[in-house]
Order: sequence, then C-alpha cells, then structure tokens
Amino acid sequence: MRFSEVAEVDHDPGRARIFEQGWQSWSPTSAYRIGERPPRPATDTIQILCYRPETPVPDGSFQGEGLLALDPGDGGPAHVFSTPDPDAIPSIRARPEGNRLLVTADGPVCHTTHDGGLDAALAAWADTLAAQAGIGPIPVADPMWCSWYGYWDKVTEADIATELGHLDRYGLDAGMVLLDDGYEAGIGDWLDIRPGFGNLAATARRITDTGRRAGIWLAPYLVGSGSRLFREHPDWLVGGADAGRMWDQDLAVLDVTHPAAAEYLGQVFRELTGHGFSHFKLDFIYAGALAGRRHGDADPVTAYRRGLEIIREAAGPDATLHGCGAPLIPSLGHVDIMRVGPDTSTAVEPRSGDISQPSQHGARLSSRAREFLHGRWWVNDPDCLIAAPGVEAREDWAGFIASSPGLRGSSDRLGDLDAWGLATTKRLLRPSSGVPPQ
Ligand code: 9PG
Repeated sequence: MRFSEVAEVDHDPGRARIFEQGWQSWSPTSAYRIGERPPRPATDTIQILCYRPETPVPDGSFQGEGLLALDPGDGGPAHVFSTPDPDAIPSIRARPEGNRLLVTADGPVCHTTHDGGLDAALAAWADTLAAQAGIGPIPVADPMWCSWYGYWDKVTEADIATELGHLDRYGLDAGMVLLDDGYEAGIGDWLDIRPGFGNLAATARRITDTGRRAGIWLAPYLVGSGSRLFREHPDWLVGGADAGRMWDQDLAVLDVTHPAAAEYLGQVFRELTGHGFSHFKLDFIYAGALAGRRHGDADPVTAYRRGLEIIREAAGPDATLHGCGAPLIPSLGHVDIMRVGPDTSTAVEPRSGDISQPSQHGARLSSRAREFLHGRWWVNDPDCLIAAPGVEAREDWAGFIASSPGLRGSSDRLGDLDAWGLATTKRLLRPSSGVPPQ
C-alpha cells in the first residue's frame, strides 16, 4: 500500500526524540534523536526473521509498526500515532524536513497528543488499548528455568532430570521448567521426538512430579523444508510465504485457515497438554502473520490471531501462552507472557553488528524501551539470566534483569555456576512484578 500523509509536526531538531515500535519481539525498539540512525537489518534473511519483511525502511526515515510516538522537544505535547485496528497494522514513518516532521503511513492511523512526555504518552496509549481489548489484571508469573542457553538444541530428558535435581539441591525458586528447542524431530513435527532425546511425556511428568509446571517450546506456524510435515502436506502451507532460514533449512508457514492444518495445530496442543505441559513458548510466530496465499479468506494478521485462538482453545484457559518472535500489537489479548527483545548472549555485542541478533546490548535496548507494556498487556519477558563464569559482563546482565519488572528466568547449567552465579540466580528467581513499572 502507498504511504500517505498523516500529519506535520513542528519540532526542535536538537532535542526531539522519536520512538519506533519494532514489529515483533526481536525487532529493535527504542527512542532516537533526529540525527541518529536506528538499527536496520544486516541481511535480507534477518529482515524476515527479525524485522517486518513487507515494509523495509527507506534511509532517512524513522518507522514504527502500528505505533510511532514523538516528543517534539520544543516544550509541546508528545504525539502518538497508532493503529485504530489490531487486525490491520500500518507502518508509520516520520521524516525530518526542516523544522517539521512529516508523518506518513500505509493505512489508517489515530493521532493523539499528551502532556507529560513520551513515557507517559506510551503508558496512556497502552492503557487505552488494554481497556479496549478487555485485558484484566495481569497475573504474576512464576520464575522459570529454561533449557536453551545451557543445552541448546541438544537437550535431553536426562538433562532436564539433572537440572530438576539441582533446583531442589540449591533451593532455587523455579515454579516452571521450560523444555526449549531440541526435543523435536523436525521443525513442524512437534509430536515426533528427536532420536536420543528420551521420552517427552516422561519429561513432562518428571517436571510436574516435583510440583513445578512443565513448559515446552514450539514454533507453531513454522514448517521447515526438512520436516515430514513439509513433505506430506504441501497443501497446508501458505503459498508464496517465506519465513526465512534457520536450522539449515528454508522455512515455510502453516496455513491455519486450511481446516486440516487447523485440526493438526489443535491436535499438537491437545497432545502436549495431555502429556502435562501447561506453559507453551510459542516461538517464531511472526511467521503466522506473513503475507501469502491462504486457503481461507483472511488477511495475514487475522490469520495470525485465528491460529492463536486455535492454540488457546486446545491448550485450555489455564495454560500460559508465551509469545516469542511475535508481532506485538496483534498479540494483545492472546498471550500471557511476551518476549520483548531479541535473545541475550554470552557476548555484550552481536557478532554481526545487527542488534536484532543475540546480544546483551540488543536485548537490553528493546526490553527497556518496552517496559511500559509490562503489567498492562501481559508479563514482559526480557530473556533469561545467564550467570555462569563464561558470560561476558555477567554482573551488568544480572543488574539489568534485577531492574526489569517481568518474567525471571534462569538458563544456565546450574551445576556450572560458581558461588557468585548461584547466589545471583537465587536472588533473582522471584515472581514477576504484579504492576506496571512506575
Ligand atoms: C530456539 C531459540 C530460543 C530463543 C528464541 C529463538 O534471528 N535469529 O538469528 C535468531 C536467533 C535465535 C533465536 C531467534 C532468532 O532464538 O528467541 O529463546 O527459544 O529460538 O531455537
């Protein structure tokens, strides 16, 4: 769609700040000065995996997805430009032209002004949308132990048993244990278990037998080109949708508007729920909102939300849905916990220079900028504490987690922690704050 003019705003070029809401969990999100160049994708694949693939940003423009806010820096009120409709999310741009900021968008936009600065304006905007969506008080989330940074995709049932033993031995308060990526035989084949993993139902039972909730990772909209699903059901894929490349394979998208694919999706969640899992980390779910040819007559964001409804229906009202790689605004009312930044890392800076890629710097930037969503829309997830001796600047990362209001997770091999790492993990594994940050 074409961009058309929304507003012209006077500003002080030396003092103005523009807040860009990135499309999904991993998309860089922050407020910038006019002279700054916000982070942009280093490669075309990263544009798909971590930014909004349909609307790359032209040089010299700022762009927010469904939300762009600005403080003109001249003493005037803050301006919020946002989507009036959670099913159709415009890209909203601002470009300086002399003393004016020219705001354009590729769809309808609401424009409001607020006294009291940018942060107050964002909080008020989030409150309004939460009220419109009928979001009630946000429950506190239990602390988590997660397998990802300790075991990557080689995790086994035995590893989970080991860590459950450590949690008890060290007296760590992790009320939920999350089995992350690595148990599955293929991307899309969530009910086929990778040889060597062990038994999935037995893993869930081991966790729940200790009195903890069992969590599991999956990427419900992804179908890897190496999967059995991809081979057996080419008719269940969104035509022409490219979800990027990971796990050494191209990624296609499950068409949840196809009745048989929808039935499969529900079946996956019913079976995992039957095993005893009650917390679902729904990863790479930007894929469900990609443009493409679908069986049913649904636009991408509507199809995305339909998929989440199928998942909720199958998992039940008491299950915790935990979005990751998830479009932010379309997920309002559909997830209980939301990753609000890219992955952390043992390194402060990303290897590629692109801060949508794993790094402490990128995770801090976006998670900090999205703190106003915590306790209003869901529980924010700033990603896990990693506190082992090999983590660069681990005191700083732990300090950031300590100051974050959201989900507290630990993701080390607990047996590898030294005295500082263990004491820090013990101190930080606390329930999430029940209220929005002040
Ligand atoms: C499992 C992981 C973990 C992690 C998720 C997600 O664009 N990227 O290069 C990219 C790298 C890692 C990544 C997502 C994207 O990690 O955030 O917590 O669950 O998947 O594979």
